[in-house]
Amino acid sequence: MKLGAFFVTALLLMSGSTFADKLPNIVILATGGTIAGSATSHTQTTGYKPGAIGVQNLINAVPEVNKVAHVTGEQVANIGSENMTSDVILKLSKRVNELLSQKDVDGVVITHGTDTLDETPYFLNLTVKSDKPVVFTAAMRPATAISADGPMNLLEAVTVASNEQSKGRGVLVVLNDKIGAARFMTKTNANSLDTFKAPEEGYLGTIIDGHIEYNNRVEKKHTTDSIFDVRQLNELPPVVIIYGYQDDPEYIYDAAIAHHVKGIIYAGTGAGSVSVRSDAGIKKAEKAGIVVVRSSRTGGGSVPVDSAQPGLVSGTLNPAKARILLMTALTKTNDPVQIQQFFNQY
Ligand code: DAS
Repeated sequence: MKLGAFFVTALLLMSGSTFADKLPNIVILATGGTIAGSATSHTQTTGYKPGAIGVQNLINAVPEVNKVAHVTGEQVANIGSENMTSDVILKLSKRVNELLSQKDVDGVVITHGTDTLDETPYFLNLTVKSDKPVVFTAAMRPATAISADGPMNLLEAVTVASNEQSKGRGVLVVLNDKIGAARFMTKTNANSLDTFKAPEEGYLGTIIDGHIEYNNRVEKKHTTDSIFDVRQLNELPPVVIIYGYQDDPEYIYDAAIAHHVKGIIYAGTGAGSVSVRSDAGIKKAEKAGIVVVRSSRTGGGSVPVDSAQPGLVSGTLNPAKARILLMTALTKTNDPVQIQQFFNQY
């Protein structure tokens, strides 16, 4: 052995470290979903039990993650994401902030159901106080299915979370070789593997054979630029979504008022158009002190300010994301002018 190599090896041995210790420390927080789903047959891709498999089993199923990072797992919940609640996402945000404040944690991966993966990542995008990578991943096929997509999605998510280039980009959503922004990624198809897209903004990057290529950045405020801080909160203000359509009834607003909601997202037709019935309902709700924001049920485009229509406007946020922002904004203020500014900035 050459003298130089001898000294390098000796130094490493003396320091008790090995090359493997250069790997980042990534914590995987599991919440359930199809990625942890179990079905009775390998061909079944619906009707399975989501959240049937624990976080350690998910990690054990992908030993390749150990070549990319030192991985540890925590089970935050084990539910289908249709049952995700503001209590659970608040708990998740607090745990992520605790972990990322630790010097020995370099990033976090969160496994989650796909059904509400529009929502939780965006909430963390608004409330995580770190520029370390936070990467969500999920699966469209249960872990027991032939060609399950979860294992590769998990490996790709850990790889993205382990990469220096992923820092400071806001919360990321990684599935199917694509890296997207929590602000824009939405579930566009009930069944397909490539369901998660950012229809108008596009992906931030790709990951192919473990090689990451970024080609976009998010302009909207997030994480360390965010004014929102939920670390001391125990609950989030109730906000509901009311869908606009032909014959949409005014009495839905009476129910919202009676249940003391703090905010309403109106998922309007077109660019957030309000029917005469919803116009009356929205004005009644605003009179009761409820903040109302008009969004678009189309899932694309932007809802502009329109003095002829009631309520604030969501801009490019779809109804589910607009609800997350309004819920978070109401932890700060119920001033409509300030809240409209938040919708313009986040
Ligand atoms: N089981 C649904 C969920 O938890 C669907 C999924 O995860 O893909 O969101």
